[in-house]
Amino acid sequence: MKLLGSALLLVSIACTHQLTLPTRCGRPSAQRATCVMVTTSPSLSQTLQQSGSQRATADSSASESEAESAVYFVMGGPGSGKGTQCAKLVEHFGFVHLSAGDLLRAEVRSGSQQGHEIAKIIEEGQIVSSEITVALLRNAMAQQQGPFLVDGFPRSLSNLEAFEEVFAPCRMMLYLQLSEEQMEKRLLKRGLSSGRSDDNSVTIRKRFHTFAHDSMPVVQSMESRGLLRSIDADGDEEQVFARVCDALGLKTEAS
Ligand code: UP5
Ligand code: MG
Repeated sequence: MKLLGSALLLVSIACTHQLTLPTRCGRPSAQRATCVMVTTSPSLSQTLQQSGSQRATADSSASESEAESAVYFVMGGPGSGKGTQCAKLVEHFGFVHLSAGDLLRAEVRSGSQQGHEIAKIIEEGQIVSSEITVALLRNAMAQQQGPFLVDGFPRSLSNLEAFEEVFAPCRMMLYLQLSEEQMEKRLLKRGLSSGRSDDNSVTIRKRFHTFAHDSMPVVQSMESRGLLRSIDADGDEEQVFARVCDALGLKTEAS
């Protein structure tokens, strides 16, 4: 099967919360965290393969449970390609993709009072309160088995703090780096058909400002902690995906 044959996932995790990576990313790998640190260390690979083989034993239930709860954060400016690259990771490796923006838009569509508030915030390119977004993420994660790709979050230091209070210290963020000029081009093109209330030039400017002002400090914080995996998101989708896989220590059948 494609998912079983396609991936070699080299991952280490170190949070105390019991969260993990699963078998369907190719060779199984035991995890323990809300977030993961990816590495290309061969010795770690061996360790993970060993832990994978242990899944057939009586001790396997704990590592399987951990695998199903692992979380990877995917960050980048508006239109940098987070959703596109997450979809490719899902296709090749079987992750569960959770876009914080999609969850918020679903809440808007529900017509709830909270949804009305969220709609206004999104149209202004601002950030929804951490409590709301973390609650939506928790609910979504409770209904599915991971490993999870959480896209577009944490978007502020407050988001990061709220997440780490609920789960555990973050261990890794994948960051897609792209110029505002390129991001704007992509967003305006998508805006021709997306129907998204924020895909217009006025809101795009506001989103860029919010990203630079509120989200970049999170990226910098991850970098200062040594937890950032940054890639150049310019180029076509396949070129970028190859860089994503490299950064995550993943191999597809083609590579
Ligand atoms: N595209 C993608 N890759 C391409 C490539 N390599 N070459 C050429 N084109 C490429 O891609 C954007 C467009 O570019 C698409 O048309 C795609 O085909 C093309 P996409 O993959 O959708 O990029 P992405 O980074 O996901 O862009 P998105 O617009 O979703 O990013 P945002 O971060 O702005 O949006 P998000 O949905 O995460 O958030 C929206 C709003 O919700 C935020 O502004 C905020 O108000 C709110 N929000 C919160 O308040 N809190 C949160 O935690 C999350 C969101
Ligand atoms: Mg997106």
